[in-house]
Amino acid sequence: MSPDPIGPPEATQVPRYAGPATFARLPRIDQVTRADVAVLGVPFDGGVSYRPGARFGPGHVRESSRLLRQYNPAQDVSPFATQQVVDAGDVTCNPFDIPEALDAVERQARELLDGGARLLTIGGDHTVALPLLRAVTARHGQVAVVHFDAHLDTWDTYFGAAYTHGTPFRRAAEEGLIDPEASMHLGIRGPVYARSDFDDDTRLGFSVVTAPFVELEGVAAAVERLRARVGDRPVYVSVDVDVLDPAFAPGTGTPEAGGLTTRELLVMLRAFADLNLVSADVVEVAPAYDHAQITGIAAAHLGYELICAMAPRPPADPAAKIQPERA
Ligand SMILES: [Mn+2]
Repeated sequence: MSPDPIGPPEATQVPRYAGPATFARLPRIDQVTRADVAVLGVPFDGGVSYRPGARFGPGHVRESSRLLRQYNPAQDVSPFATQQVVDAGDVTCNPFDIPEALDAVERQARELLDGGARLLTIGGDHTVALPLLRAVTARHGQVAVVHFDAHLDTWDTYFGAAYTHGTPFRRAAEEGLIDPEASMHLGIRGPVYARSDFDDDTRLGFSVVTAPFVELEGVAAAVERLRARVGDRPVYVSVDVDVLDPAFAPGTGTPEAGGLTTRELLVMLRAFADLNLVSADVVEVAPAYDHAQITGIAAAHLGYELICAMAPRPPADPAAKIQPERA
């Protein structure tokens, strides 16, 4: 019998702003005996093509997460009471050697997954999704990838470099990590290099729900497409914070106008509560361009909503099925 999960300290006893920051003031991994969900930082931005700085993302998101509370009414769940959620610290990434950094991410992710944890990884730039997918598929086999981003991230190379933050999902597709029948991007917008970028992307196994689709058809229609695409397959969620409009996430490296609101994205993430969510990441938070923790707070809440979606639920009571806010 496992001991009861240890949550954050009472905010009425220990002020939220006191002490070193862990995600949501949760215990560190060395303070508990098991981890059902591990929040893992990856302070790496060696793969960025435009504004650097996402290496400072994990620390900033932790600092911005101090106000997260224990009960989430939107999902009717207490995510820190029904599963042991821990802060697993940061991967030690080589800032000068991309392949070595990716190996380090994969190694640490595998260790945590082998210990029985699901991962919520905080980036870091989007390059890190590739080693995370390598680790997750080693455990679960091919996964459906649901990728929230302004950008496709299925380009081939930049300046001859194959491992960058614009290429992780092409590499993942080439390595057979993603289920080509069930993977998708949401929130895509803005100009690309050529129309053929979308043909390449389709060939690699992704369907696309664009940001304009969300505006014209609505969040519910986008969630319906997501559910239809993913079904009951094991699903990995990757959130590039630039899927949000720069008004909601200025602190990121490759901003594009016309993005989702934080509210829209939070509703979409709640859909994963009754899907087979195996692990997730939130990446591309670059605090140097953030103001008043706008992006950090958004990323903290996105992570929280994903942790809530991972929480075990009591057996469903069919009479209590009417929960419109679960979208
Ligand atoms: Mn991206």
